[in-house]
Amino acid sequence: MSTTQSETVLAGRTEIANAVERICRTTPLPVDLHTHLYSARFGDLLLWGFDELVTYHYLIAEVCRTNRSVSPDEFYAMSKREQADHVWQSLFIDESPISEARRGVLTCLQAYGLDVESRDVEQYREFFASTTVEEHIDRVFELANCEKVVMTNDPFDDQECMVWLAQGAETDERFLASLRIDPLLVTWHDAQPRLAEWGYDVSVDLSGNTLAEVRRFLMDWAERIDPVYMAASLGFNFQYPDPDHPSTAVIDEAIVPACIELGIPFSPMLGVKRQVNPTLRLAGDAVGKCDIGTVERLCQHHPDCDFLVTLLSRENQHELCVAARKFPNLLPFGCWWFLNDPSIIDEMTRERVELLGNSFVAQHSDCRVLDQLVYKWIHSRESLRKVLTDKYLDLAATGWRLTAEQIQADVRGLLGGNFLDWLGR
Ligand code: FIX
Ligand code: ZN
Repeated sequence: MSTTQSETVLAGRTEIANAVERICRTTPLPVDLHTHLYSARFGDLLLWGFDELVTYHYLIAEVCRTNRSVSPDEFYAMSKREQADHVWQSLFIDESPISEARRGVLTCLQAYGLDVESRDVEQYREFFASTTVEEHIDRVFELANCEKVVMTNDPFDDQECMVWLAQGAETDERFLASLRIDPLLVTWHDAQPRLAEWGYDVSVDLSGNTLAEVRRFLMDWAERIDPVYMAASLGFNFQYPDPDHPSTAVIDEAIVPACIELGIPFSPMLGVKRQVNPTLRLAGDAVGKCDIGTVERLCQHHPDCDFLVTLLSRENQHELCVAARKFPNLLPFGCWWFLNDPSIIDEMTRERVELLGNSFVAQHSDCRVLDQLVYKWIHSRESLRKVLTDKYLDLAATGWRLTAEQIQADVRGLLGGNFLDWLGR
């Protein structure tokens, strides 16, 4: 793309660094590709406020190891407020809150203009008590400079399902839907009776019309919620194809054909080691290195389907970049869960830029609490700034002329615009 008279040519290291900082910090976030947030109409499925922030499952794992005087069972027996007070005392007052999840809470409070130095929990609670969820959604999206988030929508969740059936499609344009279908691939034996109960002619042995009916189930839900992708969180040991498991036929005969017909990607999220410590409940999952061959074979067997992939293990990240170089229908995204830490985000983003240029999406938040949209993106924008400053200075050293407009376009893409362009939206 040649420079034109109207563009701002950047000359010198300082001007480049300042432009990258301004652009990374101020470019609107086109879409946060993976969250567990919900629009206001989903009621208490949308978590927000001080007590929810402080009892995020990342912090539950931390408090259970930091303060062993309270067992996980004793912790979960507490009220939400008691849990929050216990976490605050153990992880913020009794020791410096230097972990990423703890720092995030304080970044949030600071962004709201609250007095972090006061450590006045009641003041923080009063702030949230003084607002409504609708006002707070507006406030959070503005502070995060975020245009849209993708929800994780689960047709097997009874409470969420009732909202969709009663109220139809989402009306708050800031909230895009995704169709989350783990049970079809991970617990088919439990999913099959529920699909049968909903009127789909499915058998546990996949006989008869089963696979066509699973595809019909997916199409029915796609019509209901208009998802931008279908997703499933899969174990670190998930295999494709797997002749001994129903998941392969469900992918080949139902999920992939439905995604192709709908023009949306399938998003396998691989690497979870479920419930290594069940006493921690939602906080009890760990990580395992997956077989990148599973991703390669999905992309190879289904060249007409797009795959939006995030892997949980740090050890899989370089392989994922190489796989993406081989398959144009593979779009890596985000620094998922245990990877969402500055040191690892830095490593992942550098290798992605070096191997893929712009053709990836740098981050997703995985927010479970609305307020996290503020801190997770403040932190991630800073990580992106550091990487891109180095990369654009390296580029400028070749004599290549840089413009602010080009960097702006690059950053919007890395913040999620690349997905929307890839999707054709
Ligand atoms: O499967 C997922 O969507 C994971 O992100 C969650 O299960 C996980 O608990 C999480 O929220 C990680 O950040
Ligand atoms: Zn998630």
